Amino acid sequence: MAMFNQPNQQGNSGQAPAPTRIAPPPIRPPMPSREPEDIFANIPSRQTGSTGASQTPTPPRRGGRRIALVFIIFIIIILLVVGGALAYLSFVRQPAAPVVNLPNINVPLVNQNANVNQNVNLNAPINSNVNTNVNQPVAPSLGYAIGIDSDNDGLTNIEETLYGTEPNNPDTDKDGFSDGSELINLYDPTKGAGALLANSTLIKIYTNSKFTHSIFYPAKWSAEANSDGTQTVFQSSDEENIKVSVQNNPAKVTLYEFVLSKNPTADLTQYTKTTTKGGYDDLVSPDKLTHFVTRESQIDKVYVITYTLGAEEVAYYLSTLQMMVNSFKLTK
Ligand SMILES: [Ca+2]
Ligand SMILES: [Ca+2]
Ligand SMILES: [Ca+2]
Repeated sequence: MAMFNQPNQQGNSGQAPAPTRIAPPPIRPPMPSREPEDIFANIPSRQTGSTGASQTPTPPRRGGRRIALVFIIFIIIILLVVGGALAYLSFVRQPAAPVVNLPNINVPLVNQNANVNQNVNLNAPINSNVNTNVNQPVAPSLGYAIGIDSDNDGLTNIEETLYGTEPNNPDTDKDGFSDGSELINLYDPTKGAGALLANSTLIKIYTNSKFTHSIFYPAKWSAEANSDGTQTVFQSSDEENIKVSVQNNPAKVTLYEFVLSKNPTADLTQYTKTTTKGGYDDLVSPDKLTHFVTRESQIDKVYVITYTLGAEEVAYYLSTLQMMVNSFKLTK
């Protein structure tokens, strides 16, 4: 068509002006039919390219949520396992509580140790050993020492030698009676049961015909009377001796009064009244070294039997003294 002919671009001033070009009406795009709304229109694309208008929206990641959920469940399981383990361990350690009480049990043990220490302190056997070593116990009330008696049978070792008994055997003849007990009761400690000392060779019998009495004395000792027979000395092999003195009691006073007449300052409460094995009255001095012997029917005479110690003042013959006192007899 002519209207679409191209004008002459080089101009031609002699020609009529070209008609104005009428712009065609805008073509409106046809209205789209109702389409589903794009719910991802507002979700920005993760891609940063400039051609986003031509890209399709990224669908939501459901697999990631599952992984997160599994991961959370896994963490919870781990926490439960760890918590259970800790609870179990704490429960297992519970018994340790009573073990903590053990120190309380040890407390009395400590006290027992203290008792042991007390026992250690009681190691006084050393003291008893000292006493054993002394062996010559001093009797304060007596004022002198007593000879060693190793077997504690009443006879000192010196007396054991004197009578031929065993110093380390308390019952030499094995009759059930100790050596010392047999001697002071006038039995032979070296023979069997019932053997009398009077029939043995261990002693001799001294008889005073003038003052009508008799008394045993060790066979190894000597006996010597004075000229008038009022005193007889029985001498041991050393300084010690036992003597019998016949003293008159014309007033026939009691033995206590007799002692006071001889020793006005005597404390009679310290004297001991007893009876000899022969049945005579016997008043014993406080130091047990002097016996005042008499018989009520013959109280005009008092027989004073005295044990005199040696210079060392150790009594070795106290049982011998008792044997002699018990053997004393009036022959008339
Ligand atoms: Ca003895
Ligand atoms: Ca003995
Ligand atoms: Ca015996």
